Amino acid sequence: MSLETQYDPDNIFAKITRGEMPSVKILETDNILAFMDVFPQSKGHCLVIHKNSQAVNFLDVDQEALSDLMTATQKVARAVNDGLKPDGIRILQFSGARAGQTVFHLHFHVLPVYEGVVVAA
Ligand code: DGP
Repeated sequence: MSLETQYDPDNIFAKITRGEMPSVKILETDNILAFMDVFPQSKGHCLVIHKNSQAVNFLDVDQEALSDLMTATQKVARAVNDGLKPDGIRILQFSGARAGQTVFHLHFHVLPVYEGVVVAA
């Protein structure tokens, strides 16, 4: 098993971006979409993706898309913090199946952490 490098335009997040699959959106711009994780590990667990980048993972994203993504991820994390008042927030990104990546369209997890609630990641 090695790092996936081939972008599949029919991956689930690409379908969400195109509106072919439903999602609970929390932020959308021309380039960015943030939506709730369908298998949340904690209250407020959400994902941030670039709509126009075909980056599979953190290693092959270009600087401009990465900048958009990080700015949006911070915005989402601040909103989650303001709205849900977690005790901490993990920003996670898994590159490669061996690292735990299951959807091969670059995404950042915004994972709120609450005292007494165990999260796997
Ligand atoms: P990762 O392991 O980093 O590739 O995380 C992929 C995440 O995507 C995982 O937490 C579950 C979530 N996910 C998978 N399929 C869907 C879907 O169809 N809709 C939404 N909203 N989230 C999904």
